[in-house]
Amino acid sequence: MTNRHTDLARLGWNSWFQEREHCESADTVARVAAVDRDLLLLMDQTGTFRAKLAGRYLFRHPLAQERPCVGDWVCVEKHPTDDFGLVHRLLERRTALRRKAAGDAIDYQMIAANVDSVIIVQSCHFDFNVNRLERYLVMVRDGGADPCLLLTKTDLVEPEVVASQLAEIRAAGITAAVLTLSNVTQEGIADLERTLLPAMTYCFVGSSGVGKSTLINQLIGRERLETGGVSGTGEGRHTTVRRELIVLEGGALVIDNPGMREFGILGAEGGMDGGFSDILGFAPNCRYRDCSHTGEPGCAVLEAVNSGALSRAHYDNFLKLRGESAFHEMSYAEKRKKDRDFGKFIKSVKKDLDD
Ligand SMILES: Nc1nc2c(ncn2[C@@H]2O[C@H](COP(=O)(O)OP(=O)(O)OP(=O)(O)O)[C@@H](O)[C@H]2O)c(=O)[nH]1
Ligand SMILES: [Mg+2]
Ligand SMILES: [Zn+2]
Repeated sequence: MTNRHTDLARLGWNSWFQEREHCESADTVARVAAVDRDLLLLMDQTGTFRAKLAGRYLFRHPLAQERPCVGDWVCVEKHPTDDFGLVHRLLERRTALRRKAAGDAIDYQMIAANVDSVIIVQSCHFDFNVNRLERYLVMVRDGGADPCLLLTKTDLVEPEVVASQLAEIRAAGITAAVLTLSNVTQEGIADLERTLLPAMTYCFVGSSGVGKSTLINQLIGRERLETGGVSGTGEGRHTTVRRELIVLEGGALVIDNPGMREFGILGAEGGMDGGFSDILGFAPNCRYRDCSHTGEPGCAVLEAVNSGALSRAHYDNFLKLRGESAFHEMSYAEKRKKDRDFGKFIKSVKKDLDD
């Protein structure tokens, strides 16, 4: 038993999980390496094997976020003679990287679970955007993982461009670690490798075409993942279609991701505190306890913006993101009502025009 868990430790199992739920005695613990509908690729101390979700599990857990995703720990029943393991249970998630599901739903979509560090990748060439970085930071902190920023394709721009992008990141009040690299010249790759620790899980996210899969292939040392081209505008073509957990030779666990087009901010109030801690640091000095920091007398946040102690761009972004997260945090009923009100509004405008 103890032995089994030391082996699982190489896959990221630790005391946090050990202290929580356990599997039924007939089941063993395994980690999800990939998912394709109700088919799973699992890893445990014996290696990699396929499994499916038990019918009873599917029936009892209809929501997408209740289904295992890459990085999850599950309880699986596996007999030596079986082709497939049968998954009976999903163990509690220590961290969760998730986004608002596409469309209008209040539902969310899991990107990965039990990630220690999310590496937010942007290319210095065309892709760099501080506002988008801040949105990613909110998402990462909301899910409890640590963020790290990575600027790729430094070979395509002058060193001054990279330097000014770094300055822009710091000017926005972002304190997360920033690494830069080129997959072409290899510059910076060794620095990144040094930060990847054994048994820790790293999830790479960022727009399509920024070089996530190319980088992970370099870390593996062979062309394991398919990589794609970029159009003239630097926009990627969505080459990666599947999330996959890969164990590097050095022992770190990495998850590749398809490029993200857009994502909603989910439950971002907690995450916002993390991304805007400098702003919220001034809030206790506001005259009113429920100050909205948008113009009340004696607002310490606005004073800081006016005196230059806080960046105005960072403050504007704070207001914008707070507005969005307030919307996403409304209950379903509130949202429905808002939609209905919006429908009425549209109707009344149309009526005005028709009259
Ligand atoms: N010049 C240059 N090109 C790079 C670099 N990294 C990746 N590329 C190229 O950029 C293109 C896209 O790389 P991918 O690794 O497929 O990008 P991705 O982030 O995995 O994209 P998706 O899978 O679509 O999300 C490929 O043609 C790579 O060869 C780099 O550091 N410098
Ligand atoms: Mg890719
Ligand atoms: Zn205030």
